[in-house]
Amino acid sequence: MHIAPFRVNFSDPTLLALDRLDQLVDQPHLDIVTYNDTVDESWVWIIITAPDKVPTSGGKTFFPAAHPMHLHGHDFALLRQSGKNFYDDDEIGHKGEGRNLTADKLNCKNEMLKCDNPPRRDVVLLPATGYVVIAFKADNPGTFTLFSPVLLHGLLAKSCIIGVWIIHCHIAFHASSGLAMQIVENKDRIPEVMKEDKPKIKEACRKWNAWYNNPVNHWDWDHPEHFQDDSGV
Ligand SMILES: [Cu+2]
Repeated sequence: MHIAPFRVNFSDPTLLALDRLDQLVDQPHLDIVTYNDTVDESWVWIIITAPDKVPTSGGKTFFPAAHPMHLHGHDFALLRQSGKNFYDDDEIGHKGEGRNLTADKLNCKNEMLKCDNPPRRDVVLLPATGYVVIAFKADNPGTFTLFSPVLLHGLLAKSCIIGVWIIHCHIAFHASSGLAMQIVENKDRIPEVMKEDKPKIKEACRKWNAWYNNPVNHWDWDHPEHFQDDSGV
């Protein structure tokens, strides 16, 4: 999703930065993709691909591995799960055309995509070197009720990333390595939805900042900068 580690800045959650997301576009550690969401509650399709070759740029080494990909905020429809490499798949992908993807094969007329009663999941295994095509209806700018099934992620997560949905590999160190991104949907509707909860969100973040800014609370006394030893996911 981006060749950089995934480090969450809990002191500046996306949910409280919605009006300055545009200013983040130039930051090298972030990839931000924006689609016009004026068609309310339209279906969003996401292709998640796994590399079949080992990129070496930047001195990083990857190895093929399957990834249990998990999306918050929605169940998604699983339209395709394949062990073929997306860019070598002439059924769905663009064999021989590299990454010059157009959407002409990504529609329900393509019988390789299961649009008729597709499996509904919140996790799907992305096969090593393969790909998945998932779809969700962009109808959830976020509520506490809908977020409650993932309380395992803790009160802080509940308070600070609600309404901004994370999609990530559920193997924690893969997420930490960068296999994670956030989805902001119905951005213009979020302020109204969270109007009542915003004071609570701000209060939770204020408490976090007060706690985090006190080095006594850091587990590694000699190296407090190492406090967050994973992504937080
Ligand atoms: Cu993984």
